[in-house]
Amino acid sequence: MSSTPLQPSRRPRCLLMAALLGVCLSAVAAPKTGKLPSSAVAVTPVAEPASVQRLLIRYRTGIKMGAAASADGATERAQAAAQVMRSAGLAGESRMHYLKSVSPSMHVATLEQAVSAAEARAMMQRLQADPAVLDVMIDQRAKPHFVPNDPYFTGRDQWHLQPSSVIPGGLNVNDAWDRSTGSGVVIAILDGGYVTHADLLPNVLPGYDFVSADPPGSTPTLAGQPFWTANDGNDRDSFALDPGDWVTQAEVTAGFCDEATPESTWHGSHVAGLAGAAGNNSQSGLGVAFGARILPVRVLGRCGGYVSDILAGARWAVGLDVLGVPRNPTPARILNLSLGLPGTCSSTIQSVIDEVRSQDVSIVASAGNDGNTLISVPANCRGVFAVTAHTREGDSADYANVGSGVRISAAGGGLNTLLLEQPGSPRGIVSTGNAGLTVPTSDADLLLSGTSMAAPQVAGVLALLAAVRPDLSMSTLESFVVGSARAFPAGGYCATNPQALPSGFCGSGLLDADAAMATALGIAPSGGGGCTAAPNGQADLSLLLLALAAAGLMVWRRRQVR
Ligand SMILES: [Ca+2]
Ligand SMILES: [Ca+2]
Ligand SMILES: [Ca+2]
Repeated sequence: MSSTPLQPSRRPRCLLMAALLGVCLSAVAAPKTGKLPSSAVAVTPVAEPASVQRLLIRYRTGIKMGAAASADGATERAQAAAQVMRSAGLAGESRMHYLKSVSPSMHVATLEQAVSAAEARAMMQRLQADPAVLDVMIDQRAKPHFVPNDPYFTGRDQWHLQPSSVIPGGLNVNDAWDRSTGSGVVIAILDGGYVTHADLLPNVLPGYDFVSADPPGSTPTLAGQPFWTANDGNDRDSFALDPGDWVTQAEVTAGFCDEATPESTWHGSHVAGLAGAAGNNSQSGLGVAFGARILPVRVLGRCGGYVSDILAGARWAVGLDVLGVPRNPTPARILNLSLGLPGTCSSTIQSVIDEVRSQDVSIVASAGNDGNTLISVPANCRGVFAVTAHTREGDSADYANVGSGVRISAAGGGLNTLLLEQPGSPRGIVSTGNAGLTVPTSDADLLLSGTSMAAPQVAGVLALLAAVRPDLSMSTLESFVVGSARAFPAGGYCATNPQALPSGFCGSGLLDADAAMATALGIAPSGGGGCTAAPNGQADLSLLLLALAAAGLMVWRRRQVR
């Protein structure tokens, strides 16, 4: 067991600047690449109602609306009712009544009791026996094509959530939100805790703080400061708030940590917000599963956190007992670990992963930001859903680790490995944070990039699926997410590096929430929108890169094992 502190997978932050993003970049149609794997579970298509109680009848001739019509239209309604009852009589249907009208020639009939779709179809055929009837349809419910009103979403600052037709690296989640917001699902965020951001608090459950005291005398300088890592003045406790994780150069010099972080990152809050910040509340942005609950499990303090605290936190998160800690009353179905350390997955760590997974839980972990082909612990543990990161253009982010065991890529922001960056800002990912440079002060939304930002979007999509398919195991839902990924863009690292294909170093493709939802519900995906995924000029660049690769001239930027 390593005693090396685990580090959050993160990049330097900056405060969000208002930025207008580009819209559709070309009029060339691009095929939708989301696909239904053969493992898709067939369920009743949503387009076919389970029961029918209302029919919409269109007649060849309408009721005359005379100038002398009564003010409340009682005469006309009586005529319409008589027309409907005549049709019902011809159809031999005694349980049918007139409800109301759409137009003088179109009326709604209602049944005393709901019937099956098959019965309704037979009834509709009988109604056609009335020569006055032009056609009949089932009067179904339409659902709103929900678009949240959160300004960072509507303004496309949260580019990572946009349709792939607008942002090639976007999550494509609008249709999935028509089906699910993750309601009833708990996502544990094993990270640095949370801040009291107004867009985070509505969805945050009481969590727990597992950052334990520093070992007495572990270094001479730490001897007098047992809670330097925890930074909240005590050992494990029930307050998972993030007190800040800044590390000064003086503390590095004194041997407290190997790396200075002069400003607190608010990493845990950013990650939590990406998975489940409050949505459709006209405020800030929103999380992928904005109807889910976030369970903050604080396992990182200053200079990261110890494997032992992370493993204890993971066990607690799913409802397993940890000595000295009250049992978690709200066990999580999904764990997100946007953190890691180099090396192989030890048997000690693997044993806890196996124990947690046995609770039918998904463990999502970021692959790391070293820009190499070795993915971190715990992402490389068996049964952990490892996530690499891509950019706005859908190319592998230059910092993102790829490698054997990666399941999928999600948006993490930053710079491309191979493709040219297209105009539009920001390149980082917007989520909840704090304005404080060291200790928390006021709410702020921050831009961060990294595989840390990619993983919670996978956790969010899994929560969307778990909410609508509680009958399926998390492993099955994971396979839907993997199987419904979009293809990596031509010319990008993952589409051209031979090691990346098929389903190799980069996983199966770009995370696609709508396609994953369609798979989970057994329905056809509705597509990513009306304009192209390929910006102008990118095709030419792709051809050039492919030609270079074919000629063996391609130098893979920052991708060699080191
Ligand atoms: Ca504490
Ligand atoms: Ca605490
Ligand atoms: Ca919001």
